[in-house]
Amino acid sequence: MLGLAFSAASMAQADAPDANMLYNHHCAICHGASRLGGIGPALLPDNLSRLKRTEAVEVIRDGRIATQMPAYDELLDESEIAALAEWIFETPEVEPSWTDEDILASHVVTYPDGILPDEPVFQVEDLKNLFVVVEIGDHHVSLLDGDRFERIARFPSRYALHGGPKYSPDGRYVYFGSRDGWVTKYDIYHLEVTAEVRAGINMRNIAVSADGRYVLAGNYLPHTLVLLDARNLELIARIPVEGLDGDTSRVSAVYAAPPRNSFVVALKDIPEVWEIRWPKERAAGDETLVGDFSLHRMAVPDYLDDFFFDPEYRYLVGAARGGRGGQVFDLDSEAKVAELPLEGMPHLGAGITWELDGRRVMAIPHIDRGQVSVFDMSDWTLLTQIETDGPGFFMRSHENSPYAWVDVFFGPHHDRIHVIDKQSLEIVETLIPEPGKTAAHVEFDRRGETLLLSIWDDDGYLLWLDANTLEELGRMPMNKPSGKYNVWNKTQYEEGTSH
Ligand code: DHE
Repeated sequence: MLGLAFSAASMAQADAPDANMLYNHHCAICHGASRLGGIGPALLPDNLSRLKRTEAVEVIRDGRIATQMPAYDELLDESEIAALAEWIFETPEVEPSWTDEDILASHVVTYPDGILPDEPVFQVEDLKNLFVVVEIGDHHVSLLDGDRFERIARFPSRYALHGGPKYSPDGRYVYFGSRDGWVTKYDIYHLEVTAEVRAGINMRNIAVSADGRYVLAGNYLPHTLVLLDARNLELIARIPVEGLDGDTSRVSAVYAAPPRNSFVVALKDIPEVWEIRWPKERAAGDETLVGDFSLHRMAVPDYLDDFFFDPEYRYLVGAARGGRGGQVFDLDSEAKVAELPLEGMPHLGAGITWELDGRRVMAIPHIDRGQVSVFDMSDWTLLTQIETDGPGFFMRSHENSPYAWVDVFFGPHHDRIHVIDKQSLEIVETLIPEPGKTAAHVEFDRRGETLLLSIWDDDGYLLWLDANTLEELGRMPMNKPSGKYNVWNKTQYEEGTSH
């Protein structure tokens, strides 16, 4: 037996499967000859960073339910599957590019803007109390009626949506961004995708201007921003991200800053913050013009990432690289105004604010330690650090709710979720809705009376709770539900939700 095993292993070594050839034969037709994606997602190391290698083997062998990815267990043997799964994590020899021509070629408009009637094809009490729920388990999105807690539609999304979907100001349309660079516009009233375009190869997120006219996408790969017309997602400009010193940079994230009529851009590799004003006002002294848009570059004392904004969008709080704390940057005076004792990895994007004793406070969870830091925003002093049962990721509240919710996503107790009293700044309840399964990401209905909580599992569900008594009101099975987004809360920039 031993001898046989030995000789089989040696033969396998000699005849090691040619992964490149296997890829061209079986995968390229859907995932693209250069691994940039096609019907299937891009198979490049950065795009696959959310996928474990063992999962890659399983997907190739067993396929993906509810997608066009078939099972290859009958066509490929174990060693071939293993070789392919290894190979897709290797950096390609030539860095892939994504040009204007690629963007234009990817653009599809199924229903041109204005062609579909204004009347919704379904009836609900309140169109502003709808929720969009992203189900990352099988890459789908559900649309829910927030009054009756019923599903109106469920439709396939692009592979690996990331960041919050963004609504048009009237709440009729929702825009999604995928890690593979796809921007999708969906007409909620007609339950149809109306337009799509691929803005990059590895995208971070998208933002929609407060006037609803523009969409901005930020990419890791290539180092670009892509500005789109929100009506049909036509390309307006592809903006190379190059710093004052000539270095190019990945985009960490893009944000809309409604009171400033601008987009604000966080950059990963250069110590600058960019602001792009949409063509309503143009600030004096802007050095670069992008069509009618003005691009304003601000040098910052450090590499700043993961932004939180005060409600007026004057101050930006960013995390300094290497866990060296948080910095408050005044977008008007373009100066650092405070340093925050935020060592490690604060998750500023998940921060929320509320009124406490007549002043505004900001609370943020930390990705690498079990605490929530609470600051007085009038002078940026640290009020307290609330100890939690582990590192968290998302925080949520609502103006009408006495509670703030924070998960402990990354810790061993990820099945717990804390309820914090916004006045005493103490944890008053810790729920364990489903032992062993991650409980994360809360979103309130528009009135702040009820809330949705994800049981973040392939065999997961949404929980529907009374926001005051914390009593369970219902549940709905879902495939790894992640973020949930209420139309009213998002379009009104409600203080307890992400923007
Ligand atoms: Fe996210 C939002 C960055 C990993 C799920 N995430 C955001 C935003 C940023 C960000 C900057 C705000 C943009 C927006 O909403 O438009 N996320 C990062 C990272 O840098 C990080 C740590 C590493 C990475 O590889 O990107 C990261 N994020 C994750 C995940 O692992 C999560 C849990 C699962 C996933 O889908 O990838 C995840 N991120 C989310 C979600 C939001 C988000 C659900 C929107 C939250 C909201 O309530 O608005």
